[in-house]
Amino acid sequence: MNIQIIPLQTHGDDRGSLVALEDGNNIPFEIKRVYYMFNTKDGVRRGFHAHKHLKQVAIAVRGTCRFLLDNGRERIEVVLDNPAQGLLIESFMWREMYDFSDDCVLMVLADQHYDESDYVRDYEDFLEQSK
Ligand code: T46
Repeated sequence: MNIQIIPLQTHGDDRGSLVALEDGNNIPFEIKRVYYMFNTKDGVRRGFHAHKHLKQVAIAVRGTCRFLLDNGRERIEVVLDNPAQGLLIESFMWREMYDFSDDCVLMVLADQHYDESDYVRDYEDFLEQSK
């Protein structure tokens, strides 16, 4: 499975660091929505779904977490621990997120507005539809 980690250029100087996100530049789609999760409780596992169409880029802007990505044939674990790296999550990819550090802020850029009908929440349905 081809997992794409997008390197995000860091503009650093003696004041600190800054990363800019621009669609068509370092983000490979038009950004229609941004959300972020934080204060994730110990031991929590999130996700457990795929998307029919949605593409996203996930960035741990603070702290660390892990992603399990599953395309129905292979499963890969990715550690997000760098605010200068974005994980591209294509459509029809089952995802689970876990091992959030206490300070983790996981930001996600999405190419569509929120739409519950785009979610595939049943793993067997996902396997069937990803054939
Ligand atoms: C994904 C992974 C990485 C909204 O109202 N608007 C939104 O844009 C989102 C993302 C969520 N919500 C509501 C729906 C639920 O009542 O927020 C609540 C928590 O969402 P959910 O249980 O879907 O969160 P996760 O962490 O399981 O999944 C989220 C995204 O939903 C999903 O698209 O790929 O993060």
